[in-house]
Amino acid sequence: MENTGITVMEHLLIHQKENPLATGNFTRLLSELIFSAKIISREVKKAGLVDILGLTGKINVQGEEVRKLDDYANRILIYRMQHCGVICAMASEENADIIEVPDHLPKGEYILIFDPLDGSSNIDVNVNIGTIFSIRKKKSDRKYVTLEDFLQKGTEQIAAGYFLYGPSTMLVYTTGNGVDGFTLDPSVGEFLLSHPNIRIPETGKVYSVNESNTSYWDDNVKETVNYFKSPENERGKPYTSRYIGSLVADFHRNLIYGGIFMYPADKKDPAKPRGKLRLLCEAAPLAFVVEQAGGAATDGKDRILDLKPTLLHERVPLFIGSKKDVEKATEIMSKGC
Ligand code: AHM
Ligand code: MG
Repeated sequence: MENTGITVMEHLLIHQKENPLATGNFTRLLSELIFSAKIISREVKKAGLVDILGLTGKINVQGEEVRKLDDYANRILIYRMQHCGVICAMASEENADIIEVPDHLPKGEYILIFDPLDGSSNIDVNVNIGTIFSIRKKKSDRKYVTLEDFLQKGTEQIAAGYFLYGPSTMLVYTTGNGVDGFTLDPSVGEFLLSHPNIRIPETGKVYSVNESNTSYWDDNVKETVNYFKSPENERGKPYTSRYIGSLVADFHRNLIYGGIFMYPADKKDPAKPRGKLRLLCEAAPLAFVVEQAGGAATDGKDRILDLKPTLLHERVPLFIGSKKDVEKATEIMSKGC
């Protein structure tokens, strides 16, 4: 018989059996998340065909315009995950506050944090976008979740990963035991294991940064970026520049080929002195993935996974990718401290 590959559900169940204490609740959570992503993927794929492109006219908590697909993905995730019975609360990049599971629905101990559609400025031009997720457990034994339950270090994550809506739809995730990638076979509607045990090359050939921000950078940021462009770097030739503007897509390329993604702090907006990307729903989940694949992630000084958030929507500078490249960037960045 033809080898049709292992499905993500088979993969999950095999790992569930390896843990005698497993209740099946995590598998339930992930299975609902996967179903939600399939619905989002379906809508993304027909985005050019229906009146779903463009802006909703609303402004989100980050002060950004909300695109229709952003809003759709957010609503699907909130609705479906609220009904899955194993989570108690969520936080979304698009919502100012914690989203609790209403009392009339069954609840569990898990907390889900997500960016429903990362890279949304690319939606209208048919460029890869994605959903980033982080799964944690409620810390307190109080009946209701509090902000403290969300403000955990990245090291407390139970699982994290992303769905990438590109030429094919992929799921890449970790539960702290390596990183696996699955590709959606649209003919059967299943994610199949396509990239087992992903390892990021120790050094890459690519640097990804929005260089239009150069004039707003401190000197140590300029020096860091110049290192990767210089023929006198340790590689002996300049790295290639690649910048999509979708974190999840830039991250995924560098995860497979090796390289470094940087979104340093800049002085463009004095109200956002800590960079653009969000610690809880972007940096921490991708840091968990990259470390599990053998890479690294820092804020230019400290390990992302060790940062303790103080706000739900805290922003953080991000240097993430191949271990040696991130170490080099962190070394140069730290000189100015
Ligand atoms: P989003 O989650 O609202 O899409 O914003 C985050 C995105 C990242 O995907 C991407 O890396 C970054 O913003 C691009 O920002 P810039 O346009 O400033 O380069
Ligand atoms: Mg995002």
